This record gives sequence, structure tokens and C-alpha cells, in this order.
Amino acid sequence: MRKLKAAVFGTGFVGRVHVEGIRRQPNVEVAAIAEYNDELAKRFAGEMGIERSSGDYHTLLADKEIDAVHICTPNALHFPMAKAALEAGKHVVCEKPLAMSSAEADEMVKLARAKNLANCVNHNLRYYPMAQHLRRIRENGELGEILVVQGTYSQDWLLYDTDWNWRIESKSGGRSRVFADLGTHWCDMIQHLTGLRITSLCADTQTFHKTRKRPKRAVETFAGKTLKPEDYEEVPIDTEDFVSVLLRLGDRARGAFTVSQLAAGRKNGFAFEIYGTKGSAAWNQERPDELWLGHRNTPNRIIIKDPSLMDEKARSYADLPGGHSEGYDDTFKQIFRRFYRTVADRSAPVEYPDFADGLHGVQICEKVLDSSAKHAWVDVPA
Ligand code: SOE
Repeated sequence: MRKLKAAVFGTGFVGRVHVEGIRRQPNVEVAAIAEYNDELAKRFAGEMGIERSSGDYHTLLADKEIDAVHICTPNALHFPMAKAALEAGKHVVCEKPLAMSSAEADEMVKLARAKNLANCVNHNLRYYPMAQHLRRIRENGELGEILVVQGTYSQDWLLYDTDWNWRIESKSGGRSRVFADLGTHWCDMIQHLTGLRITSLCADTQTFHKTRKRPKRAVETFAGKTLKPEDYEEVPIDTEDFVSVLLRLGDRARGAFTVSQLAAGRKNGFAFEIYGTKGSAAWNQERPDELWLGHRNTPNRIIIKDPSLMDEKARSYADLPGGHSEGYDDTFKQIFRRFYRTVADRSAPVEYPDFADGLHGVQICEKVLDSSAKHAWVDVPA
């Protein structure tokens, strides 16, 4: 059987994780990578042992041998790259947020459908084994009807006005920063697990640092701690540091959550609680193998990931036995496994978030900014 060939566009923090995740698929190889100049591309390719590299992604799209493209660049490039890739007949995995606007995201959905190409927005966090176990518990009715969802996605890597990253500037990251980066993950997870859809929201955004000190050279995600005062210049900021949101998920279910990049000590604090009429569940990404299950009349339990004890339908999401943790990197292996199954067999079920899910995420981002500006509840497109 011919190995499928993938090209990765963008070699920052997440591009590297994609390369490693693809390499864990037995039927796929990382054939090429693209960066915004030849030198950067070549350096990364050398470091990772990838044969082909280019400073111009179009040259890779012209290669008939490449089956799929992973877009891991700053958000402003998602749309032009995905559009060009789909037009060239490539299957596409795109990082979140899918695009800079819902108009762009909508075009991506339509083009992928028209071309009948596999399309995935990388909400990898769905693929933690205990999240999948929870999804099955909820589907089996163990939580009853879902009444309330609560939580946060909090990080601290942009706490200081000297912290910098491409996401801070709307021209490269989009009008929303923390919500697009973290809020889209939170909403995707909650909707995936509960089977409910966010229908209306009321949001309040805050930009604590009205100006920030921009480094005079590029800084990798999470890598700002290494700079000195003379390395910066002061610039005004037009993207948000923090958002709090109230949610309606249909007529009955309600929710509330916050997202922040200024929460000292929270490194990747993605946490949620789901309350139903029969029971509740809570999970936290920083302790991914543990799932808390709450009961009204019997003792609460913390269950630990162990495929042999997991719901049968969730079992294939865990590859290691109990006591052997599976984390962030492994979620990429799991999502790509399912994506490439549909690339190899176009009739295989789509067991991953697709561009339509990505469009919904972008629509929620737009509604968050809209609601905050108006100080009002707004409806989210169905
Ligand atoms: C940075 O905030 C980031 O890398 C996000 O972009 C990811 O989606 C998240 O999983 C971890 O944090």
C-alpha cells in the first residue's frame, strides 16, 4: 500500500506537534514542510529529518504526490492556504480558529464540500481518553438531562505587558485573541460532549494591557521569558486578554465560562463541569487521566483512565494501559488517525471536527465581540 504524503505549513509550536503526530500514523509520511522563507524552512526540515522544504507553499501544492496539507501558521494565512490547497485537490487539516471571519470560514466549508475533500479543524482536545469516556457516559444517559455547563480556559503566558506573540496583533491573529485561541476549544469540547449547541451568549471582553512592549524580533508561542528590556518597542493593543461569557444551549441548558491569558500560575488550565439531572462530571486538562463524577445520593468518584475499564466505544481513544498517562501529544495522534482513515477511504465515517464545526467556532467568536460591544445578549447562527 502506498504511504499517504502530508505537507505541514508553519513550523512554530504547533507545527512541530503536527509533524510528530503525523509520524505516528503508520500509513502517512511527512513529505515536506513550508515556512515563509527558504532558510527557516530548510533549518526546520534539517532538524526534523524532513526531506523537502520550501519558502513558498504553492510549490508544494503543485506536487501531485502530496495528498494532504496541515495548516499550522498564524490565523491570517489559514484561509488563503486552505483555499489554495483545496483548489489543488489536497485534503486539509487546519488549526483553529478556522479563519479570520465567518465569511472566509463559510467559503472554506463550501469549497471542501464541492471538491469532496477531507477537511478537519484541529480541535485535538476532544481526543483525551477521559473526555471520550465522558462523552459516552453522557450518551448512555448517566448524567440525565444536561442543565448547566461551567468552566474556564486559563493560561498565564501573556500576563506581562512584555509578553508577546503573533496572536496579539489582529492583523495576524484576527479581531479576537484569547477567545479565538482558547474559547473556541472550550465551546467545541462542551458541544461535543453534551450534544448541545450554543444558541445565544452574553459576553464581556477586557484588554488589561492597552499597550504592550513588542519585541524587535519574532517570539515563539510560550517563549517570551527569554527577552530583555532593550529588545522591545511600545505598541497599542486591539485584541482581548480576557472574556467572560454566559451561555444558552437551547431552551433549557445554561452555562458560564471565562478565558484568560493573564491567569498567573495557570499554564494550560482547561477545565469544565457538566451538571445533569442525574449526575455531574468535571475534568481538567492538567490532570487528563482523571474524571470526577458527582452524585447527589451516593459517594462521588474519581475514575482513572484505564482502557480495560472504559466505556467500550471510548476504548479506541486510549492506546496505553492504566497508569500510563496519555496527554496533549497523544490527542494529535488520535485525531490524525481518524482524519487519515477518511483520506484513505472516502466512505469512512468522519470522527473528527470538520470545517463546518470550525465555521460555528468562528461565528461564536464574532458573536462574543458583538455582544461585548453592545452590552447585550446575541443569538449564534444555528
Ligand atoms: C496557546 O494558547 C495554545 O497553544 C493554543 O493555541 C492551543 O490551541 C492550546 O491547546 C494550547 O495553548
